[in-house]
This record gives sequence, C-alpha cells and structure tokens, in this order.
Amino acid sequence: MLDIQDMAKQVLAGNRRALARAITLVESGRADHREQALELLETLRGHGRTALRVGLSGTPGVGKSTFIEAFGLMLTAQGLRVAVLAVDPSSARSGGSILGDKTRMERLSRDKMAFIRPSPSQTQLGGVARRTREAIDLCEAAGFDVILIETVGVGQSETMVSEMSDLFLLLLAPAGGDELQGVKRGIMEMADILLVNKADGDLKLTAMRTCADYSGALRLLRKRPQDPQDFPKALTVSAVEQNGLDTAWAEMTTLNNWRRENGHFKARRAAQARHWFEAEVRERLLARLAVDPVRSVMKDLGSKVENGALTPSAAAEALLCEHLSLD
Ligand SMILES: Nc1nc2c(ncn2[C@@H]2O[C@H](COP(=O)(O)OP(=O)(O)OP(=O)(O)O)[C@@H](O)[C@H]2O)c(=O)[nH]1
Ligand SMILES: [Mg+2]
Repeated sequence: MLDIQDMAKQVLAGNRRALARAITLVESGRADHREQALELLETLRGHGRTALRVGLSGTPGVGKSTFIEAFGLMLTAQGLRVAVLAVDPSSARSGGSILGDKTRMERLSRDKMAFIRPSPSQTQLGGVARRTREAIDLCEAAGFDVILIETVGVGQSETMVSEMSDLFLLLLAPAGGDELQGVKRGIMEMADILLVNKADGDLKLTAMRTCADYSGALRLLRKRPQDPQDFPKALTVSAVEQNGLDTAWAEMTTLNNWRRENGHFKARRAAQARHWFEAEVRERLLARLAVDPVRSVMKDLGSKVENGALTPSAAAEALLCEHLSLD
C-alpha cells in the first residue's frame, strides 16, 4: 500500500526518487492508482511554488536534445533546479527516442540539480496530455525552478505543449527561404521565441540569414496582448558550441518578468487550467462511449436508427439520458 501523504511530503521535500515514483503513479492506467494519483495531486495543490514552464518544440534532428542538455547545464550552473519532461506521442511506435535522449543528455542526467523524465510509451495524445500536465504539477511541487517540456514537432503535440507552458520556444534549423514557409503559420503564432540552432561553422551565415527571415515573418503576425514590444522574436543559437544560450535565457526572463508584472502570467495559467478541465471532461465522456455497456447500447441504437425504428435524435436522447444519465 502506498502512503500518499508520505509521498506528498517527500515530493515537497524535493526527493527525486519520490518524484519519479509519483510520476509513475500518475501515469498508471489502473483505477486504484488513478484514485491515489488524484489524492496526491489534491494534497499537493496550493503548495505555492511557481516554476517557469518552458515548452520546446522542433522537427526531428533540429537539436532539441542537444539544446536542452546545454541549456539545462547552464541553468543548473547558475544554481537553478531544472526538470525535463519529454512528450513524444510517437515513442510507442519508434521506441527509440527514449534511449536516444538518455544518451544525448548524459551530462544533464547525472547533474544533481536536474531531473529528466522521458516520455512513457503511450499512443493516445489525450493520455499523454494528462500525464504531462500532472507530471508538470509534481515537478513544480518538488521545487524545480525551470521545467522544460520537449516535444517533437508533429502538429497536435505542439499545441498541447504550448497549452501547458508559460513560454513556448520553437527550435529551427538554418535553411533557405523555401523551408521558412514550411513552418506552419499556426505554430509560428504560438511561439514566444524562435531559436535558429546550429549557428556555427559552415552553417553560421545561413543561420543568421534564416534568423533575419524569421524576424521579418514575425513582424507580419498580428500583435498579441501578452507580448511586450519586440516580442515574439528570433535569435540564433548553437547548442553544440553553447553560443547564444545566455542571451536566450535573458530574453526568456525579460518576457516572463513582463508577463508576470502585467497579469498575463496568472491569466494564462488560469485559462490553461480551465482548458484542461474542459478537455478532460470531453475526453472522459468520449471514453465512456468506447467501452461496454455503452458501446453495445450505442451499436444497437445505431442499428435501430439505420432501419428506421428510431430517429437519430430519439436514439441520442435514449443513450445520453438512460445510459449515461446525462439530461
Ligand atoms: N552544428 C551543429 N549541430 C548540432 C547542433 N545541435 C545539434 N546538432 C546536431 O544535430 C543532430 C541532432 O541533434 P539532436 O539534439 O539529437 O536533435 P533532436 O531535435 O533532439 O532530434 P530528435 O530527438 O530526433 O527529434 C546531432 O547530430 C547533433 O549533434 C548545433 O548547435 N550545431
Ligand atoms: Mg531528441
């Protein structure tokens, strides 16, 4: 039997093993674990700690892992505690990224000031969202100063990560003008800071040109209320040579401080909390439809609708009121 109150105490004390066990608990699909996870999260609610939650996205190979290792080490050297969470909806399929990240973030994973948690093998984006959101809460309760949430750039997962971050960074590769247009407008609009990575060696000039192109593109976007002047902005970095990381951190700090002073930080977190509440309700309602007995009732009602024995509306009414007790 898990002692949830004790686990909560140890998480609050910043015990990394307790934190790891707590994350395993919120990841579990078992009903009894779910109940304990809710108790744990409820016990920890209102702990009063605030980490800076930073989402980071980018296409495969752009240098996310290399960047996180270098950036994370820079922050821990400044005395900050850094947690890294990876969101990879495809990890169940590829199976390779967890191993890859562990070897790539070798130094950071050995750092006592850092905590790295790879993505679990889970395919459903909904499950990944809840797990990541709760893992963020746990890391925050454990007193981490910065939580980096990495995701590979595949559409939906970026939106999801930006909905759980205070700042959202997009890591980009140096490239010609064609590829600039390959970045979807919606993703550009979510980003607070664009980082053109690999600004070193032969790629340095291309990176600077790419950065200028993106700066131009950002100026054309609609101004957002949550931005001070000159944001969002594009910068060049080299994760390998560890260049520009301090500037990136300074810009992130400037933006975050401004948002905190102007009420945007709190407002964004509040809106996110509401968003995830509604998403969870939707998700769980849909999940009910997919399992028996509701699933078979739905199938039967569907047949009756097909052969004209019931109207679609009457069948829907019957399902929702009689079988889901929603009216
Ligand atoms: N020249 C140069 N190469 C880099 C830089 N950052 C990363 N790379 C290289 O780019 C390749 C991919 O880097 P990763 O950090 O694994 O990229 P990733 O975005 O995590 O990739 P996935 O996990 O597959 O999505 C590696 O060979 C890195 O050495 C950089 O700043 N400069
Ligand atoms: Mg990686």
